Amino acid sequence: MRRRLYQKQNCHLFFRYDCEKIWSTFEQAYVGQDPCNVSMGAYDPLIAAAPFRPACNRMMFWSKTKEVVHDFTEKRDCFLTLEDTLLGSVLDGLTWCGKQGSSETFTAGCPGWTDCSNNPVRSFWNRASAAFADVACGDVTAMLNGSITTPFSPTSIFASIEVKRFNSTMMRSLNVVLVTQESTVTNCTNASLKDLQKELDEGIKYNCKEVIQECSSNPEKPCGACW
Ligand code: AVW
Repeated sequence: MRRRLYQKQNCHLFFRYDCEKIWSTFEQAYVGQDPCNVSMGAYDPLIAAAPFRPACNRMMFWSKTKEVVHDFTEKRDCFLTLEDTLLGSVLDGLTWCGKQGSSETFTAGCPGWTDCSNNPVRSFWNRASAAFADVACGDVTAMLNGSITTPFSPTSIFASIEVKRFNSTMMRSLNVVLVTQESTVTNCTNASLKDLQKELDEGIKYNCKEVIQECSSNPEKPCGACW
């Protein structure tokens, strides 16, 4: 039902995609599987069926800033997050899993994010993040949280998957926007950000700017006006 509704409402936006094929490749990743044993690789056919296109100079990564980053990108067209892509926008906020011996998709009673690491939802976001980072090109932006002590957390998807896949043959720079949400706890000299710089390929330039949330989500400001 949800699928039909989605197709009706959104397929025209993605006219180059074959929605029936994408849906069946999506299902194949988890239907009939133990919901704690779905690997990232299970989504390879899905990513191949709905590949991410590089959007050079517009790609926005984030960590611990989910609300503020989407508040910001929603109001302007200048940046593209994973959640603005076909797969990201459809699956954001959803829970799904299968069951061994069943051909159904369940949306309740599925393992939570940390219940087991190879759950269908987490593996999807890991795989999709990897694919999104694989096409990162030009000047890339990352919105990190300046109200926590470790804005570049080793266990985050951004640190453990995305940064590791940034490729200097395609990417010119990584521009960190450190957003202060409630109170300023860290600045660009933060130790975890030094780790981030070390992780980057030599050919990728690194910049960091501190901004306050009010500025980053202000719809009046044009692209880049805040930093
Ligand atoms: P995040 P990431 N329980 O803000 O760098 C439930 O840490 O990891 O940023 N849900 C969770 C949990 C948890 N313990 N941990 C993470 N999540 C989910 C894709 C939750 O939905 C984009 F391209 C949370 O809002 C970004 O550059 C989300 O994962 C990058 O990966 C993000 O956790 C953000 O991942």
